[in-house]
Amino acid sequence: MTEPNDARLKQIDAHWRAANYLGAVQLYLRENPLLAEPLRAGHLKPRLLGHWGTQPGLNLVYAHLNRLIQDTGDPVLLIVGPGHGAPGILADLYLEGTLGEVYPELTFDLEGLKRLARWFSWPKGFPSHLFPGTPGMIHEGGELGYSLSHAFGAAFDNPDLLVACIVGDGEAETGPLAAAWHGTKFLNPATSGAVLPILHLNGYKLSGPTLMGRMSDRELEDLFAGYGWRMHLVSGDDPVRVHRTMWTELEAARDEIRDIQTAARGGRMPERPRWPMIVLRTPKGWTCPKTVDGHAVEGTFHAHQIPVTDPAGNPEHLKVLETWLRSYRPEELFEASGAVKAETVAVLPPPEKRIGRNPHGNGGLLMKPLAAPDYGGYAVEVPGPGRVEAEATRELAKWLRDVFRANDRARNFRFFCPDETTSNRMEALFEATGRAWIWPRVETDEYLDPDGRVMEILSEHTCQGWLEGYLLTGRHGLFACYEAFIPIIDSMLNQYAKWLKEARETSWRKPVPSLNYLLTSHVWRQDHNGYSHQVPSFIDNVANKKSSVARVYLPPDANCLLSVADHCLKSVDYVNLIVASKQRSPQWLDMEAAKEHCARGISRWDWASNDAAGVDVVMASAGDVPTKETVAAVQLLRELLPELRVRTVNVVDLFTMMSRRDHPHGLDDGAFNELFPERVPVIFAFHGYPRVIHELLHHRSDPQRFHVHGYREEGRTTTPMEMLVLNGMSRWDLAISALTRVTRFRSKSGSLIDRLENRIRDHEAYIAEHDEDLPGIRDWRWEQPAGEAPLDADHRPVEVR
Ligand SMILES: Cc1ncc(C[n+]2csc(CCOP(=O)(O)OP(=O)(O)O)c2C)c(N)n1
Ligand SMILES: [Mg+2]
Repeated sequence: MTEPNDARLKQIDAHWRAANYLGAVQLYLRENPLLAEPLRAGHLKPRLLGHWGTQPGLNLVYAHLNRLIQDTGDPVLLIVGPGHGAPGILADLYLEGTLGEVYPELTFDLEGLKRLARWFSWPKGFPSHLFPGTPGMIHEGGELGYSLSHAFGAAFDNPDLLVACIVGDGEAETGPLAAAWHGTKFLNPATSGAVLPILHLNGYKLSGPTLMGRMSDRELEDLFAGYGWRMHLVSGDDPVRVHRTMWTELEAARDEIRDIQTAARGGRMPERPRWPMIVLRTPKGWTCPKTVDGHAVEGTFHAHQIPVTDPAGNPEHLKVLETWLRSYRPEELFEASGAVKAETVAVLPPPEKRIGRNPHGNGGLLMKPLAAPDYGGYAVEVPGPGRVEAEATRELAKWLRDVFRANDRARNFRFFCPDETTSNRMEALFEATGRAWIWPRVETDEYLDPDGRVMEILSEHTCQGWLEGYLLTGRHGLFACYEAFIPIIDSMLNQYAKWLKEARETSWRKPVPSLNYLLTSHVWRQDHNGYSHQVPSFIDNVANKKSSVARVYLPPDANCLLSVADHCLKSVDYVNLIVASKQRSPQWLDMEAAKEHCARGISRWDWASNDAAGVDVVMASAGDVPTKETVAAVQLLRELLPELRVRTVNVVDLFTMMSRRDHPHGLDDGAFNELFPERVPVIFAFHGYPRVIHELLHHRSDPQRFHVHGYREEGRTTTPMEMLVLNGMSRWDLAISALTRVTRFRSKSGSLIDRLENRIRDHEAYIAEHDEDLPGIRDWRWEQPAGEAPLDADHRPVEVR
């Protein structure tokens, strides 16, 4: 334990003042960055943007972490929850030289200082928050709530890493942050790094007090003890005393972390590890003017954004601002040339240990490709289309189990799931690994393991945050979730997709593994649940994302799911959404055909088409249940009206539907119109809301040919077929839709439609009486037309055994 001494405390204070000064300068000045001249209105930015209130706290933490790293050599990744305090962090990164490494114009002279000041919140300059262009950072902190789960995600499987995580006290009121404190119960001190939360208790959020700010020290201590933390309090408004306490408490925290890790790594796993955390109780906006126009500012929410609001128009404000800025004594911290004085940065660690240089902050640098066995070895045998059934997720889990085994040494793959791994029929994973769990266990527990790699907590936010932190530090993962509840993290996905887009535009950021979702237990098969569990809207959200980032896959069977999952897990820098059912369902393609189908993303299924002499109607589908229904409708049409020339098309990669100019996966118009000839009706059975398909078709010619059936917010706890009937997507509805749109058989179609409507009525009557679907529905199988062998993708007959 290093004791504080006055000389080094002075160095810390100098660093802190310099960062506070430069933070304030970024809010206000475009000229005169060192106040060499008296401040004039002409030196000010025309628009005063940004946030002051959090900066002094962020800068205090930064200066003290620098001291800690200097003394210990510990690599520290910093996560800044209040990302709106960006000017402070940019100042810290500037002072340590890492900002200048990626923006060489930010030199250590007056010009460099002026640029730093000007660029902040300036068009084409730095944005108001941290962003992918900030070195050393993996967290933006624009939308509050995710800092702590990101921190845990980064710490998993990085045993040497210390992740310091600043949490705003307003941020701490969010649901995602509240759940994330429980990360202690999943973090194995033997094999993972440490998270040191620093709760920034400045007492206020944007315009009101914070709940935790008004809790007593004792109440906070009790609260955090229950979460698994030992609280270290650093409190006050006298910088000299606060620096000293911060030093000693940070040292104590670091020692406690080492004690836990040493014990666990020596084979003595603590039963309920109590990890240290710091509560930093200092005034909001600390060191800014105490009052402006007679109103209290320092220590209140009025310090949140711009403490002195009208320096350009009000001479009194200009004076207050100048006095405030000069209170940091910039002349002591910088040379007149603008160079930073040696004493100001004496607390910096050696260059390779600086926070902005931490390679975990640019995780692609550390990424190792995922090892994965050839998924072809996990193929479901498919002797002919629809001849066998399988549960797609159960098959996938066998391959994933072996992905875990293949990466056992690298320790760079985790599976995240809100308590549904068994419900999703993926128990095979537990043959390779357990559920992470550090807390006490009882005999009846199943698969709990301190070193488990299946991360189950009933908090979609925490799963998502952990995974993001894990990916951004260069590791791989998959998030499996009930389809209906993944929209809980819609907003997190929005933010992550923005991060990815900007990261891709940042030349020095290396690609990171893609964010992969597997949505199973989907809308069409909620036999145990019902209406609340029927929500396919996540597709809509992903479909709105930048085409450089988003991908959506709807594999129709297990072999296609294997192929898609392999592709997604090996990709980088995307958001990949896979929707696939866990239910027993018909298998259509053998592995060779599946590979080819998935590589194309969309294909005509010859074995279910009789379009050699032309096409009257295209029966298309995307999604496993819609595909089965479509194939069944094709069979019905064949029985009812053999002369009807039907083409069957299946879509795996949803964005093939888009025009090539809107999405790189879009089919070119020629190929698209070959599959879907213009003026030929397309009956499209879609997994989600029909509007999605209509929107994707925006730039296609003749979009009126598409008649989309999908989920229309009808549902119950009912039979699988009733779900389809309620939403107009049953085989009967699809066949009716086809007969209605094909004009060539007008004379016959009326009576055929009547027959189909009668079948719907029979179905209704049967389920009302028997609580299950008609036997012919339950046992339905695709029948290859008599005398017609199914054709493979190259139009060769497939031998039917
Ligand atoms: C989820 C979310 N809700 C609301 C906001 C708007 N907002 C920005 S800063 C802020 C107050 C933050 O308070 P706190 O976390 O205490 O930060 P600090 O006091 O350190 O500025 C709010 C409400 C946001 N950014 N994110
Ligand atoms: Mg606050």
